[in-house]
Parts: sequence; C-alpha cells; structure tokens
Amino acid sequence: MPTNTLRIIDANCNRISEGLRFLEDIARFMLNNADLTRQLKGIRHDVIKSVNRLGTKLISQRNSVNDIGADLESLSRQQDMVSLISANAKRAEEGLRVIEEMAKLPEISMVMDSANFQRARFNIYTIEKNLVSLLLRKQKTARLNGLYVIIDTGILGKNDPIDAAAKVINGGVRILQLRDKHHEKIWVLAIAQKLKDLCCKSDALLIINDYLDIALAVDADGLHIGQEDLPLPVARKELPIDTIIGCSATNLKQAIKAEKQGADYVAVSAIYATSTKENTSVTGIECLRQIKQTLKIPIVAIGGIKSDNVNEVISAGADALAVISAVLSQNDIEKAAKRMGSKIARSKKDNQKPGNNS
Ligand code: TZP
Ligand code: MG
Repeated sequence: MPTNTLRIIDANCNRISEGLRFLEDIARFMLNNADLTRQLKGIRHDVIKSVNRLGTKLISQRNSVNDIGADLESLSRQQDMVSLISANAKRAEEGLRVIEEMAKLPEISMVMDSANFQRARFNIYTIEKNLVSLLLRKQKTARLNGLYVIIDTGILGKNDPIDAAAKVINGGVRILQLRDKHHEKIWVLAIAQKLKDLCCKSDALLIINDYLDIALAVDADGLHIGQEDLPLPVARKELPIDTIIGCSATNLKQAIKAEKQGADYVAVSAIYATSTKENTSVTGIECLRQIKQTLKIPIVAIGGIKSDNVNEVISAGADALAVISAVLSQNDIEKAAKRMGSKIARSKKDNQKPGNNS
C-alpha cells in the first residue's frame, strides 16, 4: 500500500478522534447528555476500529517531525464555546470525508468501507446541531432563577401590558412570560413585539405562553406549553435551535415525560390554590419537592405564590417562582416586584446556609 496514502489516512484518523473526543467531553461534562455522549463514543470507536484494519502499517508511516504541514496548523484564538464545538465538528467531518474518499481507492476499499465514513459524517452534522442547541438553551435556562412574572393580559384588564412589563423590569425581574387567553392574535402579536424590544433592552428572557407562531414571529427566548397545548416534539421541530420550551406539569409522571421529551424546564402547577386560573387543582409542595428531586432540568413553581409562602417553595427546591397576582394585582407593581424578588433572593440565601438541608 502506498506510503503517502497511509499518511493521509493516519493524519485524518487523528483529526477525527481529536474532534470527536472534544465533542464527547462537551456532551458528557458540560451538557450531562448521556445519549449524545454514547453516540459520539460509538462513532469514535467505529472509526478507530475500521482504520485499525490497516494494522501497524498505518502508524509505521507516521512522520510528524518531517510533516511540512505541521507549522501551518493555526493556533486557535480565544473562542466561545459554540465556535469550539463547530470547529471540532468540522475537524471530524473533514477527516471523515477525506477517509471516505481514500477508501474508494481499490487497494483501500479491500479493507475499509467508504460508506461507513460517509454515515459517520452525516451523523456528526446532526450531533453538531444538537450540541449547539443544547448549549444555547442551557445558557438560557441557567437564567431561570428567582422571580418569573407572567404578564397575564386577563388580570390586567384595561391596564397596558407594556406599562406593567416595564414596571416589572424596573422592579428587577429578568424572566417574563406573555399570557393571553382573550384577544385576537393580531393584538397579541403587537404586544409580544413590544415586549420583545423591552426585554432585549434589559437583558430579560421573554417566554410566550401557548402560541408557537407568535414565539416564532418575535423570536422569543422561549415557548411555554401546557398538557393540552401543542405537543412538545412538534413545537421543538418548528422552533429555532436556541429557543427554550417550558412545560406545565401537575404530577411527577407528566414532569418525567416532559423532561424525556426534551423540555428545558418544567413548571409545577398549582402549588397553592389560586383564583387567577380557572379549574386549577392543587398539586402541592410535596409534589414539587418530589419533582425537583427526580428531574435534572430547572423547576419553576406556579400557583398561589405570595411573599408569605416563598420560603416553603424555595425549600422544596424551586429554581424560579412564577407569579401573576402577587405582582400584577398590586397597586405599585414595581415595588411589589422588587419586594418579591428580594424575598426570593433572601430565602435562597438562607436555604443554602450550611446545616439547612430542608
Ligand atoms: N398556571 C397554573 S396556576 C396559574 C397559571 C397560569 C395562575 C398563577 O397565578 P397566581 O396569581 O400567581 O396564583
Ligand atoms: Mg397553555
């Protein structure tokens, strides 16, 4: 077998393993994603196994010292994690493509199947997209902490939702949801667009309740769906890769299913009795605790949350507390948001103190 052919295959096998190992470590240590870790490991092992059919001939042709390309390998500048994932995926994809082509040569095709490398390359394209999506969504869900205010147009009545949202933001809230059950879509869209501008300016997350089309139209940070809304996999298929999906759950079974289907957070409802939403049954604090202990994704608690039950909700493990009336039904919305936010922050701090394992 020609020496130069073996050198090309050897160099590309190294490129592939290095690129794949980087992606595997991101999936494993940064994203805690067992499925992608397993897939990447499988591809890496398959490539090595295929190339190993060439035996020791491969490594015996390695001559790194005299590789005229060694000096040309560029040292990467400071990069963000998404660019690193893409760069390493490209490294693996390019390496796979080169071996795929080399394996078409008669002398190589006797020992290696070009189609295997092509299949692996296509798998990496999909895995690269999934890794970037998971990372971008994780960056958003890391911000699901503290007070989450739902701008419910029903409870606001004739009051301007944008004015209310501005006060909520001035009160320090950085997670907002638009919830509308009564108006025409054209009206909801206009409100959503204004909310998006407001949230962008103040670095707050904007989540749209129910409406996938509106979430898409305004490029919202997230979509929130209930058990009777659009199924999660359908919504996921339509949304951009960096849009988070929150799912309401009233029991452990629904919460587990949502996480399995790829929800970015679960909202456990209703923790306490509430008159804000009709026909809402109480799930309770113990169910919240159980869901928090079972799931890995962030947990939002919702329903009847007021400043006097914040401590209990925090000690049950909620990451964020979603409220409507505790903020929007108060005379001074900004002050109410500020007070509730501080109460949650204090409670979280107390809850983290050593010896507090409630
Ligand atoms: N989903 C479950 S309970 C609820 C929603 C939208 C209403 C929460 O409102 P409040 O006033 O904070 O109890
Ligand atoms: Mg809904």
